[in-house]
Amino acid sequence: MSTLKAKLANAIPKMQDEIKQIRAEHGEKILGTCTIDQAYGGIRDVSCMVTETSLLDKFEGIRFRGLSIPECQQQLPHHPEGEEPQPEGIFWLMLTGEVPTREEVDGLTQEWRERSTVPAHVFKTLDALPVDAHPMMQFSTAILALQTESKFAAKYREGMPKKEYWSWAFEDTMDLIARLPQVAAYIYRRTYKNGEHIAPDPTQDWSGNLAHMLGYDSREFRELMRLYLTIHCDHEGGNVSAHTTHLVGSALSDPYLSLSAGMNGLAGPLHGLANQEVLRWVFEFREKLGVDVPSKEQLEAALWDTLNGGQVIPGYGHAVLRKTDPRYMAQREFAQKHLPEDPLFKLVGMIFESAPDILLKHGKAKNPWPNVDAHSGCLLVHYGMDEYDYYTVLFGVSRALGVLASLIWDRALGLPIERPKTVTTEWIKEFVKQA
Ligand code: CMX
Repeated sequence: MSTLKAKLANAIPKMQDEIKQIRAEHGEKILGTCTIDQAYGGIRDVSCMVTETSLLDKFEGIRFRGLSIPECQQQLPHHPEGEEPQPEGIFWLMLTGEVPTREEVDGLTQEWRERSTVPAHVFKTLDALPVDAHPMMQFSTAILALQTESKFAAKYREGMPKKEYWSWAFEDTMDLIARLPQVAAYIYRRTYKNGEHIAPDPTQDWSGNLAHMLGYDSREFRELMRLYLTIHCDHEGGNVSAHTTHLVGSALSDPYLSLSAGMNGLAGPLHGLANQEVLRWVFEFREKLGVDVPSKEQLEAALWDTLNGGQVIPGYGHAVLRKTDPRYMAQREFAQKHLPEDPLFKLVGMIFESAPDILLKHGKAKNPWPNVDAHSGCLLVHYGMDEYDYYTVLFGVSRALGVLASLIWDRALGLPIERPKTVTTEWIKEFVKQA
């Protein structure tokens, strides 16, 4: 058994006992209530689910097992060639609650390398799709095609007992994460680089190998990937990609089926696709004006045009956050360090100066501040990756770490099939008459 799995095998019974005790002593206490407004309004702020891997505070931002993004950047092992944390480390942290050692991270890199072979039929499935199919549809399809490899599904058919669920969810998760870089890179190269694929480099870590197979071999791009794949991994359990993965998994659908479903949610423009929309918005507007960096007046006019046209300003606002997303700030710091003179970075900075005031004047968005998606594209463009339709796939590779770590815990804790109660408007009309 791998060190990580052994650690989990040790941690799970303790957590099961703790939860058993909490439920026995406090099971009747009210955690959250739901008003009629909340029932119609996307169930905001109703505490009704448990997710172990991370917790979001509306003012402070995300904490992974208690660690903020700056703390993760400081405490998680860095790759020897740079300063950014390796995503292997945050996966370990999310699963075990412990910061791994350098050796533990290297062990995980090695284990993912050994599990990384993608079956040929997955590439054939991708090749059967039109080359201009959206990369997120390709990504979700490839994850589904990988499902033939599910050990969880095979063991379920053989009649595995409940206590083994987490163990096979773990095996599927490890295989799946190991294979995602090659799948993601294959989609990129077939869609944008005439199908000229690049073989994996077995000397690289998980992020470095993805950078290499995408065709970006600079040290700085590898560092960007390490940061990017770390900070996009998880945002507690209620966001669309995490909640969908959890919900589908609750039917004991295996990790492949669950992740593919989660990725379909990530592909929505109000969620992960916003990173593509930000760049599309910026490119279209620059092209219209014929300038690289517009004046403040031109920018503000474009922001108002978007709002007056009934569209959202992509990359701004959030369902939970009420301040600038620390994931935005981490990327801004990366840009200040590596590309301070980049014209697109300057434009992203100008939007940061103007958009919040305009959104406040517009008076609708509860949070006028930028989220993670407002910044990621400009970093990728700087290194030459300007195919913005692809960006959400990179978000998805990272998001897999968090949602699958949670899925393992879901099975370890025996969480049941999810089935909230719904009511009709007729029912509500009767209810308010009597209330
Ligand atoms: N631009 C214009 N209008 C906005 C807005 C924005 N960036 N953000 C919110 N609003 C509007 C909403 O559309 C809503 O309008 P209606 O009353 O007409 O329906 C109103 O303000 C209130 O919305 P809210 O309560 O502030 O925001 P929600 O919790 O409903 O939605 C989010 C959150 C992220 C979907 C929304 O802010 C948005 O659409 N932002 C732009 C898309 C985006 O960047 N998404 C990425 C989020 C991060 C991620 O998941 O990756």
